[in-house]
Amino acid sequence: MKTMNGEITKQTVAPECLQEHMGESVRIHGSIYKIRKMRGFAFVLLRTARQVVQCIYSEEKASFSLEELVEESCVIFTAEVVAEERSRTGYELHLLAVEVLSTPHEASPIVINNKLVDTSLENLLNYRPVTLRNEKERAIFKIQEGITFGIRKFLQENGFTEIHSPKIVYSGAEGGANIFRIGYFGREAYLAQSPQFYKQMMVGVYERVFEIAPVFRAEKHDTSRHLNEYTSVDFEMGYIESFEEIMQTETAMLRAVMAYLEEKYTHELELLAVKLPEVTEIPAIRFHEAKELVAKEYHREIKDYEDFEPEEEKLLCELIQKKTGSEFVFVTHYPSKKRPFYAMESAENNEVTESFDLLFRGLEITTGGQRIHSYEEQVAKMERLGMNLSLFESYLMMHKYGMPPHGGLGLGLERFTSKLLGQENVRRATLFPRDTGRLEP
Ligand code: AMO
Repeated sequence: MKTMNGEITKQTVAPECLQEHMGESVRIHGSIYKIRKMRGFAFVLLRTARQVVQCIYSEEKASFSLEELVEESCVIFTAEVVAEERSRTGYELHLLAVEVLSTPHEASPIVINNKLVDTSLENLLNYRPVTLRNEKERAIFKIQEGITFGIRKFLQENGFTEIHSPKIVYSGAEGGANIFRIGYFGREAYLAQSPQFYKQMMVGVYERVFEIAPVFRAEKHDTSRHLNEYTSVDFEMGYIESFEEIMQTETAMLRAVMAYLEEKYTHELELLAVKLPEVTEIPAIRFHEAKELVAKEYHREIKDYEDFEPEEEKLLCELIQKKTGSEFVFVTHYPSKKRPFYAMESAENNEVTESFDLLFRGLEITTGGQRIHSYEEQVAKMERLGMNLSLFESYLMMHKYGMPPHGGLGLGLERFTSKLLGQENVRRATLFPRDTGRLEP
């Protein structure tokens, strides 16, 4: 009988280690990204897991014909590693032999191996399995990986426990009409709009928790900011002294994420020419003051005293950046009417909540705040709002049996990624977006 001892030995080298093999002959696997024929030789770009490696084909050195190479075929090359200053990596591979592992059935209808995939957003998304192979397209999601790694690292180092809560739920956490109903063995259930209830419950268990997972919103409108499924980065912490502690934690988290990207993702940041924002201090402004400031500075009439229009978010960010240099701004004390039932109201004025949004480059990327932890207070508020308490018995169990003061936040990963990378549509930063018209790929 065969046994697996966990040892992984490969016949091919890891592209990151090529530098160590200068002057030697190596075997390397990858996909043929692009073939550019020149006079007397050809550039063959090999797409490996993270890098595109420049290879040189010449009849004198190679034991095979250039015709054997087809773009998007998967190969193992035997090649010599040669120093080359003009190559982005400082070396190139001189091809000696090839082993073709597979060839494509047909050529991609979309050209994917130019600097940019020059097509409409619709096509870009329709052909996602191939368009993502473009060097710059895939860099977006490598950076997104870096964001979640950076967040995880920061939260774990700060005493947060990672949890995984259910996505099929009994009642909606965020209210509103944007909830997906599903059949559940003869009963009605919903797709989770957020892990709100569960992360709060888990504060009673671990004190500090976080989750990075999909959530579902039945948004009926196609906008550049809304998805029907997105990845929510949630954290929740107990024993807070005020909701400002959550904003402080988010500031520190963002600072750590930028440092992490700077350290580990330079390749992709350079490819996409990304300028990371500085996160030193993030200004905080009260909601009503922000509304008035934007109205005054831009001579606008305030139409809605309880919410921001998208244009106002843009203008506020522009203004704050001009005044303070910060590309982030916290807006605090949102009106109670616009916040969910679990939001804690301010002691001095129950018309506003101990809550905040974080805006970045013109867009809301986070909502957070302190929650009601007292059972009596929570029940009273739900009754005042005319809610059916019987639907929330399991949620209220934690309040009934005791909870510390606590709060947390939810950050939209795709919104954050798209703004970080300077993209106008959140779909660009979503691997396989789900919107009103899109269920595939
Ligand atoms: P909220 O509903 O504001 O708050 O959502 C939190 C963050 O999630 C992102 N977001 C979206 N991203 C893409 N498409 C959507 N349809 C969409 N809706 C929201 C935004 C937003 O700031 N439970 C609270 C969070 C908390 O208080 O802990 C909540 O879900 O970036």
